[in-house]
Amino acid sequence: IPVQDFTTCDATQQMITKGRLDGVDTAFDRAANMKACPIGADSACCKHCFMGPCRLNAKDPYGKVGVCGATIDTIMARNFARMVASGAAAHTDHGMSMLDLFREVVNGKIKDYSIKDTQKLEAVAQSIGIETEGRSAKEIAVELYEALESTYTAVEGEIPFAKRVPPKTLETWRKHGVVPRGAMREIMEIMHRTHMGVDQDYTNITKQCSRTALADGWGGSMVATEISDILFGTPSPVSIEVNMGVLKEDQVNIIIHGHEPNLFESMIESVNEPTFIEAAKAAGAKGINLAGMCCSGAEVLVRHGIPHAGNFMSTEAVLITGAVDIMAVDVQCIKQGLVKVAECYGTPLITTNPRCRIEGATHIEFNDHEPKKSTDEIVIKAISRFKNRKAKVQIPQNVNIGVHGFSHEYINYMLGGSFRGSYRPLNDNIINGRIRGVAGVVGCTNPRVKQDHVHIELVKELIKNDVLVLQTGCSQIALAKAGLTTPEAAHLAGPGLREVCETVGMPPVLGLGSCVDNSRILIAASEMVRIGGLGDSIADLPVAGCAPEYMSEKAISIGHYFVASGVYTVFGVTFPIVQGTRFHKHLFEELETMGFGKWGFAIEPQEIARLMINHIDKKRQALGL
Ligand code: BF8
Ligand code: SF4
Repeated sequence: IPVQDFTTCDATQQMITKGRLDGVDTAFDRAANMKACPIGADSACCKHCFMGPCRLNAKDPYGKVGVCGATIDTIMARNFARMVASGAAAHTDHGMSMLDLFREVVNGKIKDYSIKDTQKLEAVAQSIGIETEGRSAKEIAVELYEALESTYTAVEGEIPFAKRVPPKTLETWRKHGVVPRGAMREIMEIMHRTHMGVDQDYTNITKQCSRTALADGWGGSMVATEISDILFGTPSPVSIEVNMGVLKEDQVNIIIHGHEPNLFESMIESVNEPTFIEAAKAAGAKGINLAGMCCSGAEVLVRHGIPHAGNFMSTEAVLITGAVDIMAVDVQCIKQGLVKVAECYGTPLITTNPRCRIEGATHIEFNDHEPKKSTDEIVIKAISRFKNRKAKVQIPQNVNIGVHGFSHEYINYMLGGSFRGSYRPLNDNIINGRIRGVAGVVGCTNPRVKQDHVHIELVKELIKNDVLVLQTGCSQIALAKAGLTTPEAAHLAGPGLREVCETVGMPPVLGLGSCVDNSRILIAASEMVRIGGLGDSIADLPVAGCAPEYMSEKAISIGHYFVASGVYTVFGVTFPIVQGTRFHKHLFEELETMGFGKWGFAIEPQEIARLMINHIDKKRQALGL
């Protein structure tokens, strides 16, 4: 298979080619050699008990049931629910780590981190009804910690950030009994209900999917975003460099890949230690070069402008350069295949989180109480690898520039100015039709489709049709590599959107951060409702979401919390469902009639864009615009 069919990313193409010459294969090759299991792809199998596993026939979905009598709808809904549970668990556990860190900082038990953004601290506290007037940051932080803990532990009632949900949307949730309690409770209940012989009504299972997914979006993910902003700073636009050309042949290259920002923040401190810079020079390097990948990279890209070497499908490719002197990872989206590639090029692969060890990798545990201990050790190892580099180094010279870091707070400021920060101008421009609507294009890359291609072509089509695009995760890296996250990209937008972008000086494609930062999109949507003129609930807004190249269960959880919040959400690649079944109809049609959003599916970028734009137009029409 020609490399051009694997990816549109030129640097990744070059490295797959080099890898082939070096005898190294990647997930692209493995995907080509392993057909996706057709039964699993349709979610037509169940292994929830050992009277089975049972396999139904997707071509004749109602012709057969499992040994226990489970129908295709029960089986698919249970499988879907477990994907939501796993994805929600990943985001909420990440949020919990941030909250653990926050507690220790607030209690004075950790000195290496501190509250960086007190303005954000106050804003978050106020948003859930905590008094801030005349109180110290410490007092507010203690109360905020206690309140946010219930995002995880509340056995009854509603999670704290339910207070941020537009009233009409919240009313819909209450009517259907899907307002989340603590994430631990929701995830436990979903695992219980999907055990053999419990919940066997796909509509009732879907309710628990919604409740659990909402405990992710408005719970764990939102806590992760807000606490990270409080501790590490709220993003505002920075000019950034992306692509593999950010590696430097004559420097010690360190890559951080994974998700939780605390490891990376500590690494920034470590690489700036004068003694290490001296040591690197003594080893013959010009300096130490730090770059991120995947969501770890996105976190520090938007906060500090640290360069980003590539998204999910480029993590093996980057090692093939031979230029990576160490790759340190924490949790999520870390391919086990990295071990072998790293070994081939003599790059140490370091795991740092007790949750994620990988056979064949070296474990240097990261501890928030002494963060520099492990990041310092990682830097020392990197310098020594540089000194003893044996692999031939070949770095693709691709570097692209973008402007990222559009937090909800900054969008507010950018549109309204410092004294009257507001989404009013955004709503006005949607009402007057310069902006047709807003789309969230997010998520992974996946070797089952050409890397970056669907993201780029979809976003081009959306902005051409005056749809403003918000981005997170690996998707924004695809667009940054394509040069679309610069203000100059406004010339690719339709006349209305172009005018708005040129007036404000913003790109038509706004990079917001990592995947937990999809919560920023929820806040932006709530703000659009609050400002008025675009309906009473999120479901009324002319907005749509998409993860065109998704691969993870986390993406399923995100997709479902957007749907439950009222957003039409289209996924690409494949959808784990049998078409024409009742469960399919429930997700793709009925949820909308209940006041939620709904799911959509298409593979080709033009088709996805058509679905999203049609939906936006339908909502505009309903609003009389
Ligand atoms: O959470 S976009 S490949 S890196 S799952 Fe993973 Fe997907 Fe990238 Fe971040 Ni999100
Ligand atoms: Fe088969 Fe039912 Fe057991 Fe699933 S729960 S494996 S459908 S018998």
